[in-house]
Amino acid sequence: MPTKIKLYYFVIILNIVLVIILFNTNKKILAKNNADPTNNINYNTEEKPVKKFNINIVNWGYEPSEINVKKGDHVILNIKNISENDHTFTLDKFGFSTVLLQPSENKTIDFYPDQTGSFMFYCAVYCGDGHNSMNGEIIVTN
Ligand SMILES: [Cu+2]
Repeated sequence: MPTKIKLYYFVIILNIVLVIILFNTNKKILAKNNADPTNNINYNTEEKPVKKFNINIVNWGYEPSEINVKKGDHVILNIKNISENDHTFTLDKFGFSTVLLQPSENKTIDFYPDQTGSFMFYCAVYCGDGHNSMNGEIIVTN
């Protein structure tokens, strides 16, 4: 192969390699710029302590009926209805209200309490003689 043609191929291959390197570098810079805000959000979310509770709904009450958390915690409630009646888990705070659970049904809710105090949760559907005693409280402290 004549030297000129060899040189021609060498320059073409060199250009292809350079284009690939530049393209990948650019992609990494773009990825870094795009990822920064998301990474910060994820980092902050992971910073918040997760408090998980399993709550059983029985006739007629919640077990446990008192939940203690700190303001800003990531609170996860696994609620299971182990009774033979329909009940709700109703909390008029923190962005959700009523979760209806049929017998044997379980649902998970999560929230970030943003204020301190004692917040009552209760059953919002008439479920029998003990309906009025169906309540508990979430106590949020600093
Ligand atoms: Cu009820």
